[in-house]
Amino acid sequence: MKQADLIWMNGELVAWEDAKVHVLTHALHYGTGVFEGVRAYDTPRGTAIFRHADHIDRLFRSAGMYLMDIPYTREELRAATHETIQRNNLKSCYIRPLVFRGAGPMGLFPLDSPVEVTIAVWEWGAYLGDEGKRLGVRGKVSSFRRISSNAVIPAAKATGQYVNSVLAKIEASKAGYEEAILLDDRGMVCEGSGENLFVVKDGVIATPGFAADILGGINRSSVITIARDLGYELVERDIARGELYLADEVFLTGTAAEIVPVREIDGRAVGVGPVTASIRAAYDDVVHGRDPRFAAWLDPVRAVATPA
Ligand code: PPE
Repeated sequence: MKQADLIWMNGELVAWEDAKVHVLTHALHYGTGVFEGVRAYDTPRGTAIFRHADHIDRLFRSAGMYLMDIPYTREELRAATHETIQRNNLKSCYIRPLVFRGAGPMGLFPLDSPVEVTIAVWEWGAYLGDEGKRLGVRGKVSSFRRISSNAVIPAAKATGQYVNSVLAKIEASKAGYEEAILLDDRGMVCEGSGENLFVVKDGVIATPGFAADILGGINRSSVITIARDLGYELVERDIARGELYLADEVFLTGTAAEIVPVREIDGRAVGVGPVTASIRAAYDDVVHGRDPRFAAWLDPVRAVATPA
């Protein structure tokens, strides 16, 4: 992660060091925030944000599920993101929009606390490590189950919900693995701590559906489209833990991670194979603007007036 110069905070760009909050920020105590992870890529037509409108839509849906009114329009947040990327002079970057309950009355009832919005951008390399990206990561099935929709709202990308991912990540990391694989409340395979999961067996690709309390990943949906476009059969269905050990290939998808093969699960080797490789090559072409058929998924960063 490489620090940038400016962060957009409630309508203005401030120096990275000055993007601060009060210690009584509601979200700091109770996790009452929602966020997005987005990436912008260097393309032949300049810097372009991958599936930007879909990420902004999910941000508004996440906020809505927690009854937070975002005090900006979708178009305002889109323009603010363009400006933030430009003013930081970044050709490619990770983008982190955050909507959170700010300092106001303490106590669990959040609806009287102000809603604040920030957009940070920074250069972020291989999320699960360069070696993992090239050769595959080692995954461990977590003893922590994925949050269930009877407790919180797994479909919302809410800050407080991420303590679940954090606990799984610490456990996997201390055991010497790069990533945790969480099972859902029923014991079916759900997802990684910050990625959706796909299994390949006998040429057929499977990924857990929404009943498994997954986060509806935007890369998950991109990969479903790309895999079918390549002619693969892809099904959304429950996946049993044991299927991980029998799989020909397993891979993870997410904005930060992109597409990462899994080469070992719970000490059992998994093949890093041709299906993952072909989907990854097609995905790389799409995000880098080399496949004109998917140009509608790219939001080119437009020129904005810089203050004199
Ligand atoms: N599941 C979880 C729990 C998750 O956090 C992510 C993204 C995904 C699935 C994949 O979603 P999508 O990016 O829309 O394909 N995780 C974000 C946060 C990573 C972080 O460490 O922070 C991300 O990849 O931006």
